[in-house]
Amino acid sequence: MPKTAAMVSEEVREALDTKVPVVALESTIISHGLPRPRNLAVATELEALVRSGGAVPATIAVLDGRAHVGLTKAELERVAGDPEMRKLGHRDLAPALATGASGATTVSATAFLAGLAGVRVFATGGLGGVHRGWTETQDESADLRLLAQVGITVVCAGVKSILDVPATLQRLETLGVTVIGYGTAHFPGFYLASSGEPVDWTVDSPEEVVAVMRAKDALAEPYSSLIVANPVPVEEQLDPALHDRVLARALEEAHEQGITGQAVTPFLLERLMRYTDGASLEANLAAVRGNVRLAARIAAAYA
Ligand code: PSU
Ligand code: MN
Repeated sequence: MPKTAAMVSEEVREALDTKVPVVALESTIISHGLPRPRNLAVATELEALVRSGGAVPATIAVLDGRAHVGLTKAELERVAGDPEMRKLGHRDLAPALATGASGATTVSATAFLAGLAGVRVFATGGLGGVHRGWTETQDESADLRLLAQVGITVVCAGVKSILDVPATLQRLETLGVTVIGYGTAHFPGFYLASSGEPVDWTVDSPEEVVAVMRAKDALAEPYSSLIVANPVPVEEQLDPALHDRVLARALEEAHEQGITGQAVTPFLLERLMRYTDGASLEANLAAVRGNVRLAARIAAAYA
């Protein structure tokens, strides 16, 4: 990628050059999805999990108008600690670079930058998607379209359960994004092990995921992503009844307060945390940890 636009850290560059597995991590979950100061501990823990899986972490963010693929400890501290960090989707990258802005990257911006740098595997919590009430607001995350345009393997616990999951799955089908369940015939529900929606394909090991990646490569299909939908373990999921109750309340509040655009997702995640006394946060973290561990195994099997 052009040196003026992005900096790949020395460690990540060397890993890519010598075929050491690399796992990309997004930064919006750190800056906008998790409460401070716990977010820094989590960001550090996630990088350590990648390392213990034998891979190199590449957390991605924009700092002072430069896209970074792989952050130093000080840079990670800044992303976690600075409340002024913006939330940057793919379309925000150009103005951020042009104006010297700093921001955390969402799935769309992270997948794009990871793809440019040559990183093939990416782990996150839950993807963005089609919001409930889409017919009124037309709110669909840019994550979906971007995943149709870059060739990356994203390990996630499905899409956030605050969304319209069946509509999101329909959009992924239309966009040609491959979806496979990991050890499950159902699409995960982010905080919940299952969304109740079926998936068409199931795999049970990192090697099987890699076989699908190689088949995509062989089909010369690098510009559409593979979603590996990995459920949170049932023992660590949020109580489904509690989930449904607090989500209804949070959605109502978002509507009443006129929350729109980029603010919707962080608002709902924060309300859920509050109304579950932090239980949603623990389920979210359990899902992310599982995804990061699995991503490291997939990256290792692919490298
Ligand atoms: N997963 C989480 N927490 C988050 C997100 C994902 O566990 O905060 C972020 C991702 O960065 C995702 C974004 O791309 O939420 C979606 O935001 P929007 O709906 O505005 O596109
Ligand atoms: Mn949106």
